[in-house]
Amino acid sequence: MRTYLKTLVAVIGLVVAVLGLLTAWIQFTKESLSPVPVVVVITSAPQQSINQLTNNIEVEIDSTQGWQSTGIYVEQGKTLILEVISGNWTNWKGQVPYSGGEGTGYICGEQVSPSQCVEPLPNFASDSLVGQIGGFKFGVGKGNTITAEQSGELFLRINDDDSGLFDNDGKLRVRISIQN
Ligand SMILES: [Ca+2]
Repeated sequence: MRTYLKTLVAVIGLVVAVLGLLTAWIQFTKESLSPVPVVVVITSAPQQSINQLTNNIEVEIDSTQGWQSTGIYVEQGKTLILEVISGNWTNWKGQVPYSGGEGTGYICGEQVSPSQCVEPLPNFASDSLVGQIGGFKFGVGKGNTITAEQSGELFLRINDDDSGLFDNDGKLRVRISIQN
């Protein structure tokens, strides 16, 4: 009988110890797997901080590329001034004249339902300069002042579909500044 009790106590002790180890391991695993906010901040860290934007920043945007990062992170509510300072481009080399970002007039969304258009912004000229911050898209043209409706990195491109970039030509130099 005493041997039986000893064995029982030993078994219970073993079970408790195993459960304890298991709990500790689960806790450790949870901590290892849970996302650390700091890491998220680091991976999405802007290349240039908002404070550096009081000075003008110039970037070159290629008509043969899709959304191009400017390396500029913009906070929601900030007002941006974008201006094409040099260069020209076309969305169809040999067929459509070059423009300086304002486009040459064709706006898909005015011809057919915007949902049928392939341009990132159907209601802006198909060969114009357009921008995006987060999911917020806007027309720039030759120049524009906009207020960021979302926070995020500023991207720019020609308002041409990705599948139509191959016949484009030219680049624009764009000056960007932020009103404090
Ligand atoms: Ca094209």
